[in-house]
Amino acid sequence: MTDADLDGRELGTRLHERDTNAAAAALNLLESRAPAAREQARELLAVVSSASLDGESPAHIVGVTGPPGVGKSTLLSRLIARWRAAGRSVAVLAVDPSSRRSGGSLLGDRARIEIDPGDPLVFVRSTAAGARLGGLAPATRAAAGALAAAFDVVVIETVGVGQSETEVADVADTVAVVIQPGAGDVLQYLKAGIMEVPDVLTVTKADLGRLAARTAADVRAALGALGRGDVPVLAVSSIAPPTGIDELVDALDAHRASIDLPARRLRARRRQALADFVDEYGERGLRALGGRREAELWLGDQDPAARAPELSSMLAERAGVG
Ligand SMILES: Nc1nc2c(ncn2[C@@H]2O[C@H](COP(=O)(O)OP(=O)(O)OP(=O)(O)O)[C@@H](O)[C@H]2O)c(=O)[nH]1
Ligand SMILES: [Mg+2]
Repeated sequence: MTDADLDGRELGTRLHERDTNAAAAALNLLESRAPAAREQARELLAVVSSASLDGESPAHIVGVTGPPGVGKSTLLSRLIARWRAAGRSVAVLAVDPSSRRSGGSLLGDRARIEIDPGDPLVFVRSTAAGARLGGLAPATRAAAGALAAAFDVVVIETVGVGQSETEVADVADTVAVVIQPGAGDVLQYLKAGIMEVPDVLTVTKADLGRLAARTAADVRAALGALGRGDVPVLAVSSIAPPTGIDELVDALDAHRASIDLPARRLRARRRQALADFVDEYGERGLRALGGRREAELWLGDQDPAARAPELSSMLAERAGVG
């Protein structure tokens, strides 16, 4: 990293001014563990906070999550093309599971997200996963918030392995859960209690025909039985000729338009603060707060303008570990 890369305030200001070329250096800074970089990262995050932006960033933060190899990255290639055709800038944080065993296409046919390398309004970065299986690293959460100041759409792609999907739901405005044709996935997801997570459910590989249609019908029935019949279920194919992509874009937009965005972002900041705290002080820290539920209740009483790093420090103080 050069010295210029370390100026958090400058990088934050550039993102604030929607300079997408600042994205790479900003992420380098947010991911750096060096003490000087940590301080600069705080400066950066202060400049792109909702308080500095005078309200929530207008970006749409989209979580795309699902089991290994279902076609998330291939689908994102198609979504990015649509978003760009509509004139929207797009940043993608693709979370790499830390171990190949825990995720990733086991058959080694993992696709890369295809983008036009000459297009400055598309940014794709692979980031490391968090400590827990399928979890989000604090840097990824912070990066999503920072990129939301500069880009129209910010996507977080995670390999979902069960409960971990809830972490992306804590960060994203809209979560698209992606599954592929085959009944096994549906049952597995039901068992994991994951049906609480999707705002939009997508069945990929619709080109496989009847099996995809049957899976979509099964998922619709399962969601209906859980009282979540309002969740749109869409079948898409990401290989030529792609189908269902426009409908998915519309469903994502419709969800974004339907939510109370400030409330969802506020909840996200509080969850982020708690996740950062747990990342640093572990379960022991959580116990010192009287448990997760207690910590959440306490966070719920704090100033809505408080940023995640401040809230995290306040939790540490409260737990007597800060
Ligand atoms: N037939 C068909 N194959 C697809 C489709 N989308 C993706 N695939 C294939 O499925 C495999 C996995 O696709 P990826 O996009 O890498 O899936 P992923 O969910 O991102 O995988 P991980 O990131 O490793 O979890 C690749 O061989 C793709 O070519 C589709 O719509 N139809
Ligand atoms: Mg992928």
